[in-house]
Amino acid sequence: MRTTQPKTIRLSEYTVPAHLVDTVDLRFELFDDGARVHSTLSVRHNPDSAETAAPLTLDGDSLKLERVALNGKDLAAGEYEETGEQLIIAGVPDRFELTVVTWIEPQNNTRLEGLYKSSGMFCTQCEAEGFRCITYFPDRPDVMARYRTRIEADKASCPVLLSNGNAVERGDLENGRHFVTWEDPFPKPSYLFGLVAGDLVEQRDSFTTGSGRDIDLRIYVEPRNAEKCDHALASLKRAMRWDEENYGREYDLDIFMIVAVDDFNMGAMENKGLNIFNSSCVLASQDTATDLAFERIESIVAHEYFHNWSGNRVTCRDWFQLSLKEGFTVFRDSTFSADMGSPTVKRIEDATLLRTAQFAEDAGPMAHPVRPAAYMEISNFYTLTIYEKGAEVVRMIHTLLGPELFRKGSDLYFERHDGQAVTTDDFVKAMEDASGRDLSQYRLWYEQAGTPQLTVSDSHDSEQGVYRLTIEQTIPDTPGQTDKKPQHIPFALGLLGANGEALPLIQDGSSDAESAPLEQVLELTEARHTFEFHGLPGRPVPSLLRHFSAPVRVIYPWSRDQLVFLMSHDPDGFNRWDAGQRLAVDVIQSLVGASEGTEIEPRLVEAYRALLGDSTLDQALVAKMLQLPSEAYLIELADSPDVAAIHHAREQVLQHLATSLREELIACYHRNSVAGNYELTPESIARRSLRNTALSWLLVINDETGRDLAVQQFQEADNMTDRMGALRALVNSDYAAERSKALEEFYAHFQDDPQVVEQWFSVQASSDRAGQLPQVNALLEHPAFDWKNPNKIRSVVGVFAGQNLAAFHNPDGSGYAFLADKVCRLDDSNPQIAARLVTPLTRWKKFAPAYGSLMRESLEQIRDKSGLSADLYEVVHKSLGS
Ligand code: 7MF
Ligand code: ZN
Repeated sequence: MRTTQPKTIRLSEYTVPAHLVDTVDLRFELFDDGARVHSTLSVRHNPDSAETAAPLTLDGDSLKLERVALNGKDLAAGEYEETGEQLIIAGVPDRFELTVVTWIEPQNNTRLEGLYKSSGMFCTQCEAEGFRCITYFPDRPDVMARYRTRIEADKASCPVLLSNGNAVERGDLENGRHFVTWEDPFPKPSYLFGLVAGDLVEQRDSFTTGSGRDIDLRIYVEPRNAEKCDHALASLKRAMRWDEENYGREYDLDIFMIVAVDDFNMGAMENKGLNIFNSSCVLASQDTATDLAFERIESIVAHEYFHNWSGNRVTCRDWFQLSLKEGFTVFRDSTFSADMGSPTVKRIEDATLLRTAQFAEDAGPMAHPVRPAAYMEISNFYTLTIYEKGAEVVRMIHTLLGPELFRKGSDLYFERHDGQAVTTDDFVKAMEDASGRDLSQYRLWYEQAGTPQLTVSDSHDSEQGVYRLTIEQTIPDTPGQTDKKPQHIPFALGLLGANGEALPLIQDGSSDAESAPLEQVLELTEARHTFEFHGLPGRPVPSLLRHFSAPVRVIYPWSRDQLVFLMSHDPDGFNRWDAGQRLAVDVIQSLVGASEGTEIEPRLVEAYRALLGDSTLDQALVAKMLQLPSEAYLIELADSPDVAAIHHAREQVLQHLATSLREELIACYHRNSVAGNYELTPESIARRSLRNTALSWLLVINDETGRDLAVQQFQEADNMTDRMGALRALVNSDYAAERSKALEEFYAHFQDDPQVVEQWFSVQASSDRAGQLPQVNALLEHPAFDWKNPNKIRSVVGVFAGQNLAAFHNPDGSGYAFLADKVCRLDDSNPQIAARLVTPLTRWKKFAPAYGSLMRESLEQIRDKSGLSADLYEVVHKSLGS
């Protein structure tokens, strides 16, 4: 229970550890009522540390210390100090062996940090600071050691005993117990330690590396999930091959294991040789997982696998460098996913996440740079800024250097720093050294928070045939940072002629039209630039920030005509989509607060009609283009948003489109019916997506044909994408009887599958029809709901507050009070989840005052709770500005 303010940790106060650990010898005795952990460390003074007489300081959290011995000799009570957070031993020799025995209670660990139990299985989560909940240890990533781990447990309840590296010994013990010993030859920080013990079945496969080594691949799951591992295994093999081909990185142990765990705070974890996954991020079958889930699983499996090099072989010096491994690894997994499917669609998805959620974070009270300078609780810094903006910062280096030099840079980085704990600066330095480019200004991307804004203006001189483009860069103030310097921004652009042709970009007048490029990456380094393009007798239409070449906002006064033109002509698929989004945003915004009956832009309807009818277009892109901008994005774009008004305006546009395009929607639905077996190809995924979009639009206007199609699809579907598409459409319609019937049938059929029940909760909690507060409260009383399971909490409480915006922002404040109440309740059992769940409330300053003041009151209610965790304390106090 917290009585004082948690400490702030600062990057500027980083010092090297006074002691290093070479080897860790662990012995776990696992029992039903607890676990005893014997740990023997070989410790030596760090020659790089100036503190020659420093006491040995080990971190610990919620541990019962049973024994501590130095060089085999037990220490008496006065020979060490235990503070509750640390174990301190003064006067230690230069080199020694330290033995620590602790008693912990995994069965009572509801925080899901350290060693805990999930459906009868022992498992660990040590990143970032969970290892200290297992034993006393210098729990910081720059202390890297070789681990040997012996696990002892009851053989009947825990036949499978896993840890990092290779199994080197196993045998039986007395009383029906047994043991397995694991040895990991690679030195690693404690956050990469992993252990699993339980009654699991294994699915095996193998992979032959480029150099001809055979790797044993295994996925461990509960017996009922044995049939849901194929997709993850296939994804893993694709990722392994891809990393060899694209980064020259081979796997380095003889065995690679994945374990699926139902109770998990995050998506997955890259423990060396033993990745642990949230079940929802690894298990899939045609009957139970949507196309989206299949794609997500492929990318998460790849992400965790890629960490083996970007994170494990080369790790972080301290947690301020978190984006070193996360930003780089997200960049790697996103390029991988682009290569496995449609690069344009993947780019649209990444840009949507950035613009909707990361920009909002960067404009909110928790805004921080990609390399933060200070934190209280590190688990609050596993953010979209660290991951997604961090990935963009790596991507822009790739753009600036080009693929060959980037690869040279990554080769140098891995080679130079293999086995080390390093900084984001070391990464940039390797890129500089390999390419010969100066990235000193570029480093500001790591240091300055806030989303740069580019204001673009242009003029055309028809006599001279010159087109001038002026780009001004500003970066908004963020907490603790003002007066920012201009950043180095790669800005990709093209110019289009009147017939949609790509115009040659002749910049200095010397190059001729033949040799001039049709697309160019301008490098912005100053607050203001003007670029001139020659040989342009007619005024071109600019296509700006192609491929979303930098995570910035672009302001340019496009006319609706220009947007319609770009939607159908831009050679860059990303910008075609973006033009459609901008047009839709403009149309919706102009309806916010407008009187009923205001005309809805006919050009939007016609543009969508063209999209729906043209089967020669890339259908995956069409499926994306048909998605209207989300409420969350519209809110992010608005100043002082009035949520109800935005919701209403968007709904009006949707209804108008659906009414005007009814025939086309029905035709699109039938044209995209997929005959034959379920396939996971980009084509069939796009068809299902289009078909489900058509269905959902038809039900928005309560169309009877649409209803019949939905009911039929729901009953006949042979896969979860179609079943869920139909269910979602019915749930979001006014056909109350069909909705309840489908929900009941769905639950009856899938109640034994937790991952499907989570989807069933989400589809209701996100619906403005079926997810009003009384119904959400009823979901919390449902027998399948479980306050100890993060996935269930996220699928009801998280989805309601994050995706059902009209209901959450009910003007009476009931949504806010609901969230505050649940966050307080959760803080006692799982502070990490509580601190994440509170996010929507932290944005109170952005909203129209009627909303904002109620949001603030709910935050204050949380602030005044007694015994606030450090996690929640930091988020709530920072967002209240206290
Ligand atoms: C893909 O980063 C992208 C991001 C930390 C836990 C997984 O590998 C991880 C872990 C959090 C948030 C997002 C992700 C992860 C974590 C994640 C997973 C897959 N090191 Br917290
Ligand atoms: Zn990661």
